[in-house]
Amino acid sequence: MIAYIGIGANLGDAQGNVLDAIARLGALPGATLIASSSLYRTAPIDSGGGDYVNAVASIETSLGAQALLEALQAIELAHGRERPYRNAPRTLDLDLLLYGDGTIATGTLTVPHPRMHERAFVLAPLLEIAPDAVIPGLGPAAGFVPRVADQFIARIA
Ligand code: PH2
Ligand code: MG
Ligand code: MG
Repeated sequence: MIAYIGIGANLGDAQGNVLDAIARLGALPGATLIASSSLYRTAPIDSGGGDYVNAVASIETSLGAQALLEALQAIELAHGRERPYRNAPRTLDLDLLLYGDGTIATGTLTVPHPRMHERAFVLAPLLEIAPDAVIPGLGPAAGFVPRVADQFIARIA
C-alpha cells in the first residue's frame, strides 16, 4: 500500500523535527520511504504559535491503516508531543493523509484527512511528490490549489 503522511511542527527545532520524522518513517518496520517533499514554511491555519514547517512523505507499507496510525503516534510521542488543546502548537504532527485509494472512517481515524484539500501546507508538498494525487471522494488534489491561494507558504531552500 502507498500512504501519504503530512508532517508539521511549530515548536522547538521544527525543521530538525520534520527531518527526523522523515527518517523515522523510512525506518519503520513494514515501511519503505518512497519520496519526501521539500520543507515549507507556512502560516498557522486555525492554530496559534509561530509559523510551521511542513512536508509530505510517501511510504510503501504492509502496515494496516490503524497500525500505521499507531506508529505515527509513537513517532510524535518520541518528539514529546503534547495535546493541551485542539490545534495547539506542537513539536511534531504526523497525519495519515491518504492510504492507497481507501476511505476509512472509524472513531480514531478518518482517511482521506478531512481538511487536506483546504490546506496549502498539505497540497503544495503533496503535489510536489505526487502531481497526479487523487483525493478519494473529491478528485485530483491539484484542483483545490486555486482555493488555497491566499494561504502563505514558502519552500525552504
Ligand atoms: N496543522 C494543524 C492546524 N494548522 N497550520 C499549518 N500552517 N501547518 C500545520 O501543520 C497545521 C496548521 C492541525 O494539525
Ligand atoms: Mg494535523
Ligand atoms: Mg495530527
